Amino acid sequence: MLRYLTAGESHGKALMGIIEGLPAGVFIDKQRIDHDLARRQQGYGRGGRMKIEKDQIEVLSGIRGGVTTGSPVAYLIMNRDYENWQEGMDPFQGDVNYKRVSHPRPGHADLTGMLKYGLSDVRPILERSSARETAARVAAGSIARQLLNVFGVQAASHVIQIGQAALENQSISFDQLAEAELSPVRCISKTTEEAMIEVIDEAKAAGDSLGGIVEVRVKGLPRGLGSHVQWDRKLDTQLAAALMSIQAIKGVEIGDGFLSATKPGSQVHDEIYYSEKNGYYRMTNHAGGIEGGMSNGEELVVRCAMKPIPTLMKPLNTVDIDTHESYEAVKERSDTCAVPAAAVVAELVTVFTLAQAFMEVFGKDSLEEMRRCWKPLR
Ligand code: EPS
Repeated sequence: MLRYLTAGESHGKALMGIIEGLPAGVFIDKQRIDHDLARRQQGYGRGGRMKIEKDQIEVLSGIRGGVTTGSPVAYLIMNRDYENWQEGMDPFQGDVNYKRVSHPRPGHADLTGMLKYGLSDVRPILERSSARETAARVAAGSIARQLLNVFGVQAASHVIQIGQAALENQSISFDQLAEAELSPVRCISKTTEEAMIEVIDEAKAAGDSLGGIVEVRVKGLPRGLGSHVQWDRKLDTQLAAALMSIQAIKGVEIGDGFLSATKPGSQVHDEIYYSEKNGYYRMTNHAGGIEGGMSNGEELVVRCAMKPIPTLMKPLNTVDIDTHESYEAVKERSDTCAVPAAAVVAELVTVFTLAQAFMEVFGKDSLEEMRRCWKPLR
């Protein structure tokens, strides 16, 4: 079983992860992981913190000479900002009242987390629930990507909407997504990119924040990942759960998703064809690459809706946790919009989930053995 855990606080010493269940013999290029970490840090609308951090992975175990050994891969991503927070975040010497937060933000884990864990300070909750944690998930996905690449699986992501600014033509080929890498909002259309930048500027000027919609595409996925036989083995179950676990994600849609509820079956289902060269194939892909909880060999298309970040420079009303009097929510340094970063996170979270499903069907203890047994369904 391939799995991972993360640990770390936003302003703690480091983020970290442990990945278990990777086969031995996979070449891992550190630069490719650092590249994915850098992709996540980009994006118009981010706040001051991104000028401080320059995320890089430090692998502690499970890789020797650039190759996985089959042992757990443990890694760190240092928080440069820790230097400025050590007084409060040092696990043993830190002042626990340092930057205490008593005005929980609506829309954040702050209030319920504090009550649930019996704390009298919101700080420990916001430190762990912070989307800074996604750096550790991107690293895990980036390592898993290097396994899937061996079998020809490729993933990409882009932003299709920020606030009211949306990409008009959404029939985009996988190869076009490379253009998103050059855009400050990860949008493949220059016109929409300008509109997105404008709405972010407006939100920033108003002390507000913005969400949006991101899309992940995966090509080269073999048929038969996941299974129809049990609810928790369905690939769409696993993807939806993993993607919904990303901070601020409120909706996940596969293929035509909610749109398919508005159309008759004849316009929703993808007719089946066969060619000697390619085996079974489809002319359309409304299903987004999954039928009956299994990958069907078509491109995987997944979209996620991200809510606006809860930290507002023009704060909403809340209640002081000491006096229960009305107050403005805490206003910490924050981003206006992190949708472009969320696209990269969704891409790598998707990749890790697919690698899990891939290992379930094709997994062996070594890559060599996997290659020997590799026989995708046609
Ligand atoms: C975040 C708040 C901001 C973001 C942070 C997520 O951090 P800070 O409170 O230090 O200004 O910059 O995102 C990251 C640090 C990151 O690497 O993505 C939050 O509260 O979720």
